[in-house]
Amino acid sequence: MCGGFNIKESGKHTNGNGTNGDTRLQSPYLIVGSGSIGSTVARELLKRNKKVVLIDKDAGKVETLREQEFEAVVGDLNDPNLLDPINVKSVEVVLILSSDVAANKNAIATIKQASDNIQIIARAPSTVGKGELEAAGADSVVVPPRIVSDATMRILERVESAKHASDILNVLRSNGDGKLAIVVHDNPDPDAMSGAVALKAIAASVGTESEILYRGEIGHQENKAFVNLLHIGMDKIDEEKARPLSEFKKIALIDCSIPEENNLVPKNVVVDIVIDHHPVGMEDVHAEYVDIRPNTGATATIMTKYLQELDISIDKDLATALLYGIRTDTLGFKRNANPVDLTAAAFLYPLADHEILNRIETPAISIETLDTFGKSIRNRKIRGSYLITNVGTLKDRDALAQAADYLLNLEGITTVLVYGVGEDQIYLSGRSNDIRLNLGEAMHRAFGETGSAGGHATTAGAQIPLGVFSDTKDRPALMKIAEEVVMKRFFAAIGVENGDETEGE
Ligand SMILES: [Mn+2]
Repeated sequence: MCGGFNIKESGKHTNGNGTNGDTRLQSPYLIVGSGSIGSTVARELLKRNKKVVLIDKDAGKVETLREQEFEAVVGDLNDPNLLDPINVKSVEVVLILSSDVAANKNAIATIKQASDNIQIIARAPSTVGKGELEAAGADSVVVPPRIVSDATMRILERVESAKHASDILNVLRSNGDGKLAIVVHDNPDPDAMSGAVALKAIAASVGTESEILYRGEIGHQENKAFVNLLHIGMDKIDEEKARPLSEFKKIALIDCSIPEENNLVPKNVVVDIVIDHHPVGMEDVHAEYVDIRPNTGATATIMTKYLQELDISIDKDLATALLYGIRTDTLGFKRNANPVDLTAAAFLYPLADHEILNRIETPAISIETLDTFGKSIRNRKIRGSYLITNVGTLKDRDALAQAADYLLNLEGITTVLVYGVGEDQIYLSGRSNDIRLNLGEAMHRAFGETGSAGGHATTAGAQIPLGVFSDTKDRPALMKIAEEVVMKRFFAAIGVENGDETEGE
């Protein structure tokens, strides 16, 4: 399109070359019922090179505005001829800013009458007036007390954030030459691990040496890739490698809050620092320094705020780790995410290594995992919307859950059970998106008595000891037994007849 006139310009403005004899004021912005808010907004618009005209019923005020180089005219909000001095076609937005709801409503009616093409922003003295003004036709309503309280809350948060930061530094400084143990929850996830690395960096900033300790396993290929690619240094504590916590002067709990609850700190030990985001009864938490923010989606978010507040430089690995921690703990900002998680992520985003993030999320698949997938696909048995499959002799337990996740994508399938036979147990992993089924409970009913089973409504697992059968050298017979046990018990537990297959071999 040539010429450069879009509809808005040709329609709304009497494009520039004079006014065709029209002496009325032209301005895209109009502020009606100015007052102190109005003149402040007008000043901001002028700073942005926007033309603005103010209308006020007080002639003296209009005079003062003119002296301050504003364009202003006298006009009453209740007057149906309010817009007479204005070329309405030039107006794009009107801000109606008096504190009188009735007068603001009258002004809205006058503007609506003149044009339905003007955006109207009106002021309400309280949230009560907000609905009235919206009903009268305002496109947006501003409520100054709300705005002031929001701004005050933000200031309060900043003040508290600064206080937190200086408090934690004091606790860390009081460690002196002693070492700090940073303990994450068992089977740590990226949120816990990245939060721990952040605390390590904060401790290092005041010369405090620290070590990250954990118990359990780092499950999932993604988490293993996370630890390797981001060089996360942690010490695993177990029966084979016990370490007395007495070698540390202070202990911090990250992403957990109570000794012995899902962490390696014994019950009788008093910890010094607790930073977590899981809701907990505060009377159960005992530490010199406690920062628990249940409204936050991730501990990594809290730690990012500390690093920001303390102005500690965040290297690429740490930024990437924290960003991944926030993303995974909020399920990609879909679960429990709060604006503070988004601002922390936005802060980390430019500092993070996105290529590494991609590699963490799509870790290389081992041959064993690929084989497991292959077998799970080949051996599938489908009954209605249920898919049950076995992977034969089990080598990689993580692959079971991955196969189950993958097979749940199959058209028409709502529940998947994948199992494999280990040394002396049958391992099962289940996934379901059938809202009528609580898979964790079903698995418990089916396998809880002879083995261990449990989980959530959509994700569950179980182990069944093979007992005397584990000695058998006849693998095909063992597989047959495993299949019978799994199918029979599972279908009985969910009340489905172990009937004909609709597909499979
Ligand atoms: Mn967490």
